[in-house]
Amino acid sequence: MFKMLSIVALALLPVPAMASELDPPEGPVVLQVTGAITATNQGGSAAFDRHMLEALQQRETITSTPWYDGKSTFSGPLVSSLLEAVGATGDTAHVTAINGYSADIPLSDFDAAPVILATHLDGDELTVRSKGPLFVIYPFDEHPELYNEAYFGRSVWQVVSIEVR
Ligand SMILES: Nc1nc2c(c(=O)[nH]1)N[C@H]1C(S)=C(S)[C@@H](COP(=O)(O)O)O[C@H]1N2
Ligand SMILES: [Mo]
Repeated sequence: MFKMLSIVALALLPVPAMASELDPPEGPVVLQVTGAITATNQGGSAAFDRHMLEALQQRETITSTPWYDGKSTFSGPLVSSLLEAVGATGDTAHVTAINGYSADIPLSDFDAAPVILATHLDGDELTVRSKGPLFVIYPFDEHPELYNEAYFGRSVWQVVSIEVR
């Protein structure tokens, strides 16, 4: 009985280094994730530098887009991998760009298709000039049903923050 009680007591102890904690960023922060997340590293938010984004599951897609001629090769972390890393619990990603533009993306989009938070275009790092540093890219050629205005509007470029709601 006493043994059982101590097991219960142990289970109730706060564990300081939970697996849900994120390492702090070491380089310049390129993305802030806030809102309904369980893993944080700066107050209530999760700050990512490029290295942390590279540590997430990467994906590449070769696709036509409304923004470039012909086919482009985009690569970067899967948005689903990012949301998993921050322990997202909501149902919408409110994605905001440098210029204040924002779009609400249902989290179900990221299960339906491998949506990429692109860091590279045709092998080159995306810069603010080339719609970077981060560009939400749907794999349009792999999922032609996504090639329409609704998804173009969710294709936020120059992404700086994501609030999970
Ligand atoms: N950063 C940023 N991303 C954005 C937008 C924007 O204004 N700023 N417009 C969105 C909308 S509503 C659409 S339809 C497409 C439009 O791309 P276009 O302006 O090149 O036609 O980009 C989307 N991504
Ligand atoms: Mo749009």
